[in-house]
Amino acid sequence: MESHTERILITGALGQIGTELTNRLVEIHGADNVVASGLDRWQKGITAAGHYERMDVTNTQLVRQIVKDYEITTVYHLASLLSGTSEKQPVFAWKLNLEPLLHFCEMAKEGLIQKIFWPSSIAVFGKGIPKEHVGQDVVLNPTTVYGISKMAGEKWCEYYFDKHGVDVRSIRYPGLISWKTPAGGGTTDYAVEIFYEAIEEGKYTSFISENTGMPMLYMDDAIDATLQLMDAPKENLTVHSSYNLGGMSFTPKQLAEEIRKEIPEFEIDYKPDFRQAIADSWPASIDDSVAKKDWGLNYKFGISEMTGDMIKNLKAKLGKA
Ligand code: AKB
Repeated sequence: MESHTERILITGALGQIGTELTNRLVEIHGADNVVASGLDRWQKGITAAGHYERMDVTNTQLVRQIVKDYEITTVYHLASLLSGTSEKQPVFAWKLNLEPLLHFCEMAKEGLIQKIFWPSSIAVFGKGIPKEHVGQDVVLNPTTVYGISKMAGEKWCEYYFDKHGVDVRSIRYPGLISWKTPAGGGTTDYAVEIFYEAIEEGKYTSFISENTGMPMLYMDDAIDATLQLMDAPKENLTVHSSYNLGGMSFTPKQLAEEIRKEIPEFEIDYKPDFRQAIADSWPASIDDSVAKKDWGLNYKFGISEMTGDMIKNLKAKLGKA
């Protein structure tokens, strides 16, 4: 590796966030300073990063060796099981969503790494909390496996910061919408699937009911926010569990109306499945004023800009332009 102040390891680098975050980190730091990792075998073009390691994040020995071999300074630890999949594999979800985070925090405590990014989620809030403009400091009451694991992870981040000064930073991502890499296993995934089906079939059956509002964020804004938080001076940060991030809020019905502006023949119907109960336990909108104040969070995409960009890029990707 070239000598450079930051050497980055990304876990879950082939996932929905990982693919795009890796591209941006390569643009900023150079391919040679970025190590992507995932469960897939290496193949040409698998990642923009200069290095790829096939790595199971629960294999602590291997992870530690890779951190040492590449002299990693910063870890973006994205590997996680999302809300829908976690309900089907609770024990594994706990193991995957928690243990590697703890291991990275331990390595930071030992001085092996300097900085960690770890994603939390709007899933931490749960039942009995007001639906709208949910604030940074409300009592968390998650009722899903995923939400419980994210809440515990947040507490561990705070603990390692308070007790050992570990620089671990986190965002409570809302549903993420993107066209480059599909989402997998989440409750908010309907807001990605709907675009594929609108372009390919002209219709979509939503597994979330028409008037269920959830907070969502376009991937470009999610990547910008992540990098902004990681670049923020440590002394400006007042939240060491995880920062609220609201993005935009809409229901499946409102999104369908927006898509119809571009694809007038688009039809939608609704067959809620087990993920409806998960969505019902989540907030519809989030107050992210603390992130705005502490590190300058801002957004470029609202629902119409996002819809236009998704349709344009997906049409080109799917050969329907
Ligand atoms: C999911 O739906 O599980 C995720 C999330 C909101 O964390 N997209």
